[in-house]
Amino acid sequence: MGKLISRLAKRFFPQCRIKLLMVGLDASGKTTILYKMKLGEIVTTTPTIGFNVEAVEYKNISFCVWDVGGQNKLRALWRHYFRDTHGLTFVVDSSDRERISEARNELHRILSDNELSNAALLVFANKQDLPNAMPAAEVADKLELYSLSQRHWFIQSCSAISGQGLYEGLDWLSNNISVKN
Ligand SMILES: Nc1nc2c(ncn2[C@@H]2O[C@H](COP(=O)(O)OP(=O)(O)O)[C@@H](O)[C@H]2O)c(=O)[nH]1
Ligand SMILES: [Mg+2]
Repeated sequence: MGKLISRLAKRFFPQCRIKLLMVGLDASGKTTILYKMKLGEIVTTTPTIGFNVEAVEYKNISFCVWDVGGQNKLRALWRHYFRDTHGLTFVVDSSDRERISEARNELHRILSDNELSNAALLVFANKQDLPNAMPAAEVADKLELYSLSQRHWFIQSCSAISGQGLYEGLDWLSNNISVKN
């Protein structure tokens, strides 16, 4: 995983900062994925009114992670983090059929933000190790990914516990983000 991220860092001029965000409903597996990537020290901050942002800086790449959903009042705050985002990763608990429609709503709401209009979208259909997990094609369908026009997106099934699929997803992201400045 480290090698892939190094390649991503080198692909662009070192003076170009690459900003990646990872969001999803709580308990979808974001924190587990972040730790599995082993990029370095993860700093958790709570900006102003209570939502946690986990952040890692690695070479010229910054990763920011937080929970979305059920927090209408905080949406205005998240927008601050969206600015100049190159890649968005949306993590889904593929075994959580009850909240898949909530995940869909949050995803589409986030994507409607102008600040993210150029960001490539990687969806991690996580927790594939669980026996009742929906396959990636079903997750894509339920998230209505096929309705996204103009958006460069990719769905990858994965397990944050075993690490399976994480590399493939990040590889796609590293090949599909464009840095203009
Ligand atoms: N079985 C399984 N459990 C997972 C997986 N990824 C995360 N979890 C578990 O799901 C729970 C929530 O994970 P966490 O990373 O804290 O989710 P977050 O709220 O999105 O940051 C934890 O108990 C994790 O161990 C996975 O791929 N498979
Ligand atoms: Mg977390």
